Amino acid sequence: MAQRKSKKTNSNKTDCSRTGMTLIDLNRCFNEHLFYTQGRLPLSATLNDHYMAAAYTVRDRLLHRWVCTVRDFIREGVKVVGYLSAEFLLGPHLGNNMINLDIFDEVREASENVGRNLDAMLDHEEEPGLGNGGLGRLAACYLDSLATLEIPAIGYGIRYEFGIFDQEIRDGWQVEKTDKWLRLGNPWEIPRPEVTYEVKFGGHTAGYCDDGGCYRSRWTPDRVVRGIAYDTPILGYKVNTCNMLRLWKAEAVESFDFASFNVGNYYGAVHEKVYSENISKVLYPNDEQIQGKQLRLEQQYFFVSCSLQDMIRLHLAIGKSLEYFHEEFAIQLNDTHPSVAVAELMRLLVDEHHMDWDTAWHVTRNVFGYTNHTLLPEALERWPLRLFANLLPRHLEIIFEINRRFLDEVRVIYPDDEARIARLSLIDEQGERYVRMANLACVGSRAINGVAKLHTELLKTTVLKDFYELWPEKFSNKTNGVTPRRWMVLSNPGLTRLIRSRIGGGWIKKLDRLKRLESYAGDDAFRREWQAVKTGNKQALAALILERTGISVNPDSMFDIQVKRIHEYKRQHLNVLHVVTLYNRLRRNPGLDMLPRTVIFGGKAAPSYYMAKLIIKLINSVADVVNHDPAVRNRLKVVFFPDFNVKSAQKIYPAADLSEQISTAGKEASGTGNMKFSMNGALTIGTLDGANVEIREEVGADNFFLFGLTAEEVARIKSEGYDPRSIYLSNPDLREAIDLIGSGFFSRGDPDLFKPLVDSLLYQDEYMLLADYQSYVDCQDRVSEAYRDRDRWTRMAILNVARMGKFSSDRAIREYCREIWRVSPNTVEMEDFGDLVR
Ligand code: NBX
Repeated sequence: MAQRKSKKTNSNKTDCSRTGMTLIDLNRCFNEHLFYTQGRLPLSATLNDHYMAAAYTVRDRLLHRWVCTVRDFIREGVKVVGYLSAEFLLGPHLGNNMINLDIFDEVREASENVGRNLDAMLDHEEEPGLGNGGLGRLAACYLDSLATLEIPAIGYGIRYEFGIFDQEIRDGWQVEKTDKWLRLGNPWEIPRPEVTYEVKFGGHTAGYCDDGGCYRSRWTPDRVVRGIAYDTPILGYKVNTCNMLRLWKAEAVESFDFASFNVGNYYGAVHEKVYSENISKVLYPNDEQIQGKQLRLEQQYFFVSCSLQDMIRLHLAIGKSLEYFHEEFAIQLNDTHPSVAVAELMRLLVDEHHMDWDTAWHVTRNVFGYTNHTLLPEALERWPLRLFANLLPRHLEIIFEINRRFLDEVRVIYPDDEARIARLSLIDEQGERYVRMANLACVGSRAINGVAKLHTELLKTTVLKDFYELWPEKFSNKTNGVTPRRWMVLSNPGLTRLIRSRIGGGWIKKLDRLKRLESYAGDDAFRREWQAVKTGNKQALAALILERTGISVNPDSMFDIQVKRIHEYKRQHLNVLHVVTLYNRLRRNPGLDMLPRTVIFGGKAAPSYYMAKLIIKLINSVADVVNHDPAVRNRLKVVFFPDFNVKSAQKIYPAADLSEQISTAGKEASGTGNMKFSMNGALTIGTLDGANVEIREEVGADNFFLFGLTAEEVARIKSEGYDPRSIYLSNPDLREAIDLIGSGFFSRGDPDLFKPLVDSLLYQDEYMLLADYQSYVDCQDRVSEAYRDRDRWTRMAILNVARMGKFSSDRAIREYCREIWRVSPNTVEMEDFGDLVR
């Protein structure tokens, strides 16, 4: 140990010597990769060659730290977090790793010295879109914070060959294109062909007595698939901890179908291969909507089984007994998608490692934590029992046994309360039978959490009420957070530089320190610099919008932005109603002195979600008319920014003046875009929903534009009988806006196109747009008024940023570590290459 410490090479940064590197080293390494890895001379190198050489140069530095981190895992026997998630929406690696290595400026300089453009290389990187939206992006932020806080952790998921589709807009409609993110290779992953596990599917079970006379179940599958590990290093910010994200790719077990091969059934053998590889082929593009597709359950079980087998192998490799598995690992279930893990761990412990049921159950119940991300009843995962039984017969037996024991306990506490027992049961038995994954996750976990205060409270009183009454001590709130490294330092270098010039850089790891900016809110010079940064960011976004859409927007107008998945509960169409209301005002009064606004939308719709796709068409149709109406005279522009993803998000958040967080109260679990906007100096117009409530608490009611019903009011009005039509009839501005859409004005005279949307608002309005319309429009008028006073607006923006400390994912991860995982940091020290390999 003493000897190891003396080998420490890093401490503080001098040039790039925190990493023990000089510019010359960087250049040499880059040229070597160009030559030896890409096989190119500088003269013939393409942009992709340059990018690859830069990526490998950076990766080398990550791997050095990774080796040291793994050495500590083994030597020090530290408790490890296993974060199980069907999605990780990482975003591009190169820039982020340069930030975390603290060599961004040096690499830029090195590139410029040799005439290479760093921005072009950063732009060239294809992002791994292995997630749908908030849930997957949260997992990525949490990996960054885990490493930054020096917590030993492994992220486990699926290496989808095709991530979330690329969105194109044709004639105003969303068209989905396959995301071929691996086309040019992926320099950030390391395939581990020797780290593989077999995963069984289908077949049947049979009982037998083991040597000790114990009844056991033997599972004979009809299909076996192999999972192969692909590792991506995840480096923390200015630390040596480099954790890993281990993603599983499905492959055929070649030997499995030799029988058909040998009898000449070549097709059968190849079919098996194609069939197996399907499992990790494509990410399901539905957020908040379940579909009951067998392949989806296969994906979930596949990655869960590989991951648990891997953790067990690592645990046994350090010589520990499986009885203590929960003391060495804390496993988090990112929503119910990996919750079959509860049954799989039981199976592995009982069937494969011959542990008795009670000990196995003790281990299982103490190793898992479950995070819920949704209150929408239609998003709660349930699997038809028949499908589950066919695919995972042994797991169904285990789930029945868990359920039997669990319900026996419940009956003791609530005798004769059959209704409650039916609700708590792991099996839904009203009509067709289903396995309820949220119930399985609750029963099999030590801790259950929601992702914002309001969301956790609603969980306790609605969807998980019975579990809360049974085990109140299991429940806690962990309000989401986002990483300031990607969402401030990397995406907003101008703001970062300005903040650094006044309060240094300590806030990047301790976001609460942004509080020190408060005293600059009244400083004229600072405010001017602040405005200049925002204008620069808006100009850059305007250029990108022009390039992507052909629409030219005015950077002096207010940038009013709503970017997120398209969903009725998120109410992009409420925003459209406001746009149409502004447009009607201009048509009525062409000389109106209106604050110029550019209303920007972005986001993908699930391909099978018709209403969401119609909302995209509506936005584009309104944009078409408004942007071409000479009477508008540039006071209003509407843009749909295509293919919103992490990469474009990094350019969008920093350019926003106004952040639209307008979901129906009680529907958005937390939201994380709301935090990213606010950290970049946008003000929020929002409802009291999800984390908006806490953002408003932090920044102060004066610095937040609040409108709309509360979650309680929404529930009360619904229960009393909500009549959207009466609101429509009594509000002339609303009626005019809806009628204009319904008349065919935005659809070349076709009144049918938007009829499904109009009718759903008039006759159902599930998400209560009409109830919130007037309050929203009035609030938008207050926003415009406030924006006219640039100094006041800037002051509010500065205060927003200054008060965002709470929303760092570092804070969130510290809470998880302390209250759920019970893990502590482990400082990794660097050793020279020579000493490591000796
Ligand atoms: O998780 C989101 C919530 O809607 C947000 O409010 C929250 O901030 C975020 C992180 O906690 N949920 C989400 O993104 N869900 C999915 O992406 C999803 C994906 C697949 C699926 C169901 C939901 N089957």
